[in-house]
Order: sequence, then structure tokens, then C-alpha cells
Amino acid sequence: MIRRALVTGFEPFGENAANPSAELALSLDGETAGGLHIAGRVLPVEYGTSGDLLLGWIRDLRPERVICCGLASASRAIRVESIAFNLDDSPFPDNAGVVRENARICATAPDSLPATLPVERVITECSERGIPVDSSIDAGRYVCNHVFFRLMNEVLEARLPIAAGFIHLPPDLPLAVMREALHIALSTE
Ligand code: PCA
Repeated sequence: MIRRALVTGFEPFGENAANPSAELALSLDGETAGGLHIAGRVLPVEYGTSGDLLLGWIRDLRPERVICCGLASASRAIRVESIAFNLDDSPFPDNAGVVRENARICATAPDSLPATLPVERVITECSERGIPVDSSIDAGRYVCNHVFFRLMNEVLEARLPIAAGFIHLPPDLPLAVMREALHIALSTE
């Protein structure tokens, strides 16, 4: 049986003409990291479709590790997120024109859920290789956090024994550096 990992990025949104997370996910598609065959996919920046698409890919591919990535345009370092919040709350419309403010994502789920990725060890490994990296306990309340929460809620509800998490990328890091960070995040136990 092929052991798999899933890496996702997002389409461009808002003022951002490109989204490095999409380029990253597609560049990793078909590669191997930590013995896992990587599927790289791109999600729409839409509250209404992104979560179900992601969960469909997880059910089809049965990955052992899932890392969703997105752009944090004001960030200077890679941010490894450790908590997903059960709230959509942003004044900015998604790519379908939808605005969600103070809207709970899943009525019956907890207010927040932790990543199951070994966040601290991934950060240590990245720093040791000179990659600019920070820990983060706030993935925002826009579509990235939405997808992150849907991911962690699926891990909880379906009792998936997998490492799953979210990584925010700064706007101007070379692709090679982002790729190295993802290879670390996919292979660190
Ligand atoms: N960044 C946005 C959504 C898509 C993306 O790449 C966010 O941080 O929510």
C-alpha cells in the first residue's frame, strides 16, 4: 500500500495577484518525504467549498499527514500554526464574495482544536537549518483558519491517527526555502 501525505495551497485572493502556497503545493505533488508519497492540491478561497473539498481528498487519499498552507501577506517568517478556532470572522469577502462575521464553523464542535503535527519539533528543525520560522497561535479568522478548523475537526470526529496542521507562508520567500520547510514538516516525527 502506498503511504501518502496531502499538502494543500490556496488560489490567489484579495489584493494578492499570486499565492505562493499554491505554487508550493503543486511543486511538491508527486514527490516523496519521510516515506510518504505527496499529493499536492490547490483549494479555492471560499468558505462554502474549501472544507468539503479538503475532507473529500482526505477520504479518497487516506493520507498519514496533512499540511494545509496559505499566504499571510503581512508575515516575514513561516508560521507553524498550533490552534484552529471554531469561528469565521473577517470583514474581507472570500473569492465567492461571501463575508462571514462572528459565525461559528461547527455548532457542536469545541471552540478551538490543536494541530496534531509536532509543531515544536518542526520549528526547531527549521530554525536549525536557518529557515525563518515562528510559532503561531492565531491563524486569523478567514478562510485559512476555516480550512484548518475543518481539518482538525475531521481528525477528531473520524478519529484519524494522523499528523495534521497548518502553515502560513510569507509573501516573498524563495520556493526552495518553502519546499525545504515542507519536507521538514512532512518528515519530522
Ligand atoms: N490566506 C488566507 C486565505 C487564503 C490564503 O492563502 C488566510 O490567511 O486566511
